[in-house]
Amino acid sequence: MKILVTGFDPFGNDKMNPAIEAVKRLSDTINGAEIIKLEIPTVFGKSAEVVKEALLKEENVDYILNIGQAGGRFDLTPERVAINLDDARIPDNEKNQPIDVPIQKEGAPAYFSQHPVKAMVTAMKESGVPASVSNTAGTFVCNHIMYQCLYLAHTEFPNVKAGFMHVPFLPEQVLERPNTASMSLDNIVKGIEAAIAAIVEFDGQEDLKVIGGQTH
Ligand code: PCA
Repeated sequence: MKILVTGFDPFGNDKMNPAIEAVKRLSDTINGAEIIKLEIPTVFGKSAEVVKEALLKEENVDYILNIGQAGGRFDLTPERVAINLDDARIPDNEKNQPIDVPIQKEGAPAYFSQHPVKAMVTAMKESGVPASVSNTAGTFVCNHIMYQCLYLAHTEFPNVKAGFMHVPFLPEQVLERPNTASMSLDNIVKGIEAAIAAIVEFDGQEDLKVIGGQTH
């Protein structure tokens, strides 16, 4: 099995992004699966082109897992759904700032993750790392790449299953951000590796039916 794991480069006022820092440190093999690591730009459109190129170059990718930073969250959060809309609160790394623009004119209004998000959360918690299912990836480049990868999986690459996970700030990023959650790089890496092991384990099976919803 081959899993393409992407991490975004730093954006906004941050000099680092825990997503790419963690992706660089992942083991090359997890639960028997080959891990392909890819840095992608925090740029609408271009990020998806880079992923598509990698899918064409790396034959037989089974899963794509995109990783992005969600500053302020305290745990690792596989995303359940991506919506067909860009609505940027800040410019991306090439100064694009789309407001209320559909990502794919012919695409579905939303796509659900194709990953076993409940099993991933369970595995991460069992490894000692806080995790929960998130029901919104926002409307910036992370939602964009999740939607674009799911669109590719539903159109040109039917053998690929796509999904996304947000990770918290690193401790170095919150030194001047009082009362803001962070997580060590070691724990982020441990959690992502546990989540990937669950993806491999649940390949071809239904996700776990365990409580993981939210009341609001
Ligand atoms: N996080 C941003 C984009 C890049 C990243 O790592 C987001 O959540 O949209």
